[in-house]
Amino acid sequence: MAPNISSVPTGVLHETDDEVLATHVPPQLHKPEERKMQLVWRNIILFVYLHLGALYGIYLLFTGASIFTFFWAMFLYQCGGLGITAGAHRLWAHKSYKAKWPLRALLTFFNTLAFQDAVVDWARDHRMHHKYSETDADPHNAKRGFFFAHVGWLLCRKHPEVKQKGKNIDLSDLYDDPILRFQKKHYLILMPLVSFVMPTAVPMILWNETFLNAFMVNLFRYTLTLNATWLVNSAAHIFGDKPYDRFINPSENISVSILAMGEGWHNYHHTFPWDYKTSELGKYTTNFTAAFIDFMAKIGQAYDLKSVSTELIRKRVQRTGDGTHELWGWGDKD
Ligand code: ST9
Ligand code: ZN
Ligand code: ZN
Repeated sequence: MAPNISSVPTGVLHETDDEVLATHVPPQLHKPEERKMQLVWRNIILFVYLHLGALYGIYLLFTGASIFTFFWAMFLYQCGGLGITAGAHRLWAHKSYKAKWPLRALLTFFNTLAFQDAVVDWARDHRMHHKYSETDADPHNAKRGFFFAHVGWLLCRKHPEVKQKGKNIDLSDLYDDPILRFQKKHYLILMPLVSFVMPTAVPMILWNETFLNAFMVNLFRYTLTLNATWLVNSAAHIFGDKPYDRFINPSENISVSILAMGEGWHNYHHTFPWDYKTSELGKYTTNFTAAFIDFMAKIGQAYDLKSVSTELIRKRVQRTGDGTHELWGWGDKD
């Protein structure tokens, strides 16, 4: 059987397509029948329960839960979201800016609220996602379809290439941070307290919400954050324009950006992954995370913000863009 060329790494790792073919044809591609997907039934059951619980939470919001419980859930959605976007993603996985310890502690707290596993594990998978994008070594390889990239990858064992190539990913910067070491070490205690007990207890204590309403609406909050995050891996790798690089699949997706606090500008992000804004603009409309980081920089908590010059963007747009850059009216930054 011919090797599946589309699942070998491209771009940053190699100079030419010939080199790619010569060096990176994973052996298992020759014998696909030998690899069976190993489903993880514990995760399948838990995610089905979670999504049913979230639907019940929505039902309760319409049939008796306090409006304050709704606002509380939306507030936590934003906080947990920042723990992923400003924290795990832009600060830790990409090092696109630096943060003083109070901000790192706050973002670690927010990140634990989002319950997407410890930052060091999240960042390890995400560095793989960029380095080996859309190959077998990408944990949520979007070439395996929308469902796999969205949630399927969390319902089965990882492809052996992820574990094999992942051994070479440098995480020393993350393990050097005592706050991240603390989160990783105590994750199984911290996560239930911060992501479930605290969000349920506050409405019960402060405005006499029932346990059922508070708990189920929090499940809705958690599920919403998860799906907003997962859409970046699925929808934003499939649907949208490619103004910066038409040779990759990640795309500019405004709906995902709105839901995911600025993370749907994914063609830009995969082209310039070191930019703390993860986009050219939209800072105060579809990129709340960039506005948050700017504010943190103003009060001295964030510094060394990395970005991309307009000139470099312009050259890249001309060289590899799909011609849609002008259509979006980009150029007048807000
Ligand atoms: C969740 C994460 O939902 C979502 C991440 C999405 C990322 C999106 C990125 C997009 C950009 C940012 C957008 C943000 C938008 C935010 C919007 C907010 C409004 N390298 O993993 P295991 C090795 S989590 C190297 O168990 P299995 C390693 O030795 C949801 N090595 O693999 C490891 O041992 P250790 C809640 C690696 O057994 C060992 O393998 N969490 C790598 O195949 C075992 O690792 C869950 O539901 C690597 N990359 O199991 C848990 N990976 O760790 C879900 C693994 O000790 N996860 N190794 O070093 C699991 O249950 C399992 O991981 C599994 C795979 C079943 C999926
Ligand atoms: Zn990224
Ligand atoms: Zn991506």
